[in-house]
Amino acid sequence: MKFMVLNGPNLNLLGTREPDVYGHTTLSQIMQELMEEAAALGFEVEAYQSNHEGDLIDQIQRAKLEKFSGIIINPGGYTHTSIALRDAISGVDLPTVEVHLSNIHAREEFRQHSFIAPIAVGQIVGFGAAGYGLALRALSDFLINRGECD
Ligand code: CA2
Repeated sequence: MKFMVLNGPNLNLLGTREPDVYGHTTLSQIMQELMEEAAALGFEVEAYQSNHEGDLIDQIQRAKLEKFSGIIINPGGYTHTSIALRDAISGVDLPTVEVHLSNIHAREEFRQHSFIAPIAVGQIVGFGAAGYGLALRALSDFLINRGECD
C-alpha cells in the first residue's frame, strides 16, 4: 500500500521557530522517520509540502489518479479556512486522516474548527511529530477492517 502525506503552509518552517508549540524537529526529519516507519510496516509513503492551496489540491487529485490507498494530511492554516481543500478530499474519496502537531482544540477559538474533520476518517492532534506515525497505523487498520488488504 502507498500513502500520500501532505503538509500545508508554513510547515516547512518546523524546527526553526516556535519550538515550544511545534517542537525542534524539522519537517524533513519527521518525514524521513515516517518513511522508515512505513517501510518497516511494508508500506510506501510519498511526502509533499506546499505553501499553496492549489498545489495541495493537485497532489490530492494525483493521489487518486495514481491509486494511492489513502492520504495523511496536516493542512496547516488551511484546516480552518479551505472549503476547496475539503472539496478536493471529498472528490477523490480516498480515506484521509487529519494530523496536527498541536492540540488545536486547546488553542485559539479560530483553530478549533476544521473544515476537513467532517470528511476525514479521523483526526490525530496534540502528539507532535508522533502523530504522523499514529495516522499511518490508523489508516492501515482502517483499510484492513474495510477488507482492502491483509
Ligand atoms: O498544529 C498543527 O499541526 C497546525 O496544523 C500547524 C499550523 C496551524 O496553523 C494549525 O492551526 C495547527 C501552523 C504551522 C506553522 O508552523 C510553523 C512552524 C514553525 C514556525 C512558524 C510556523
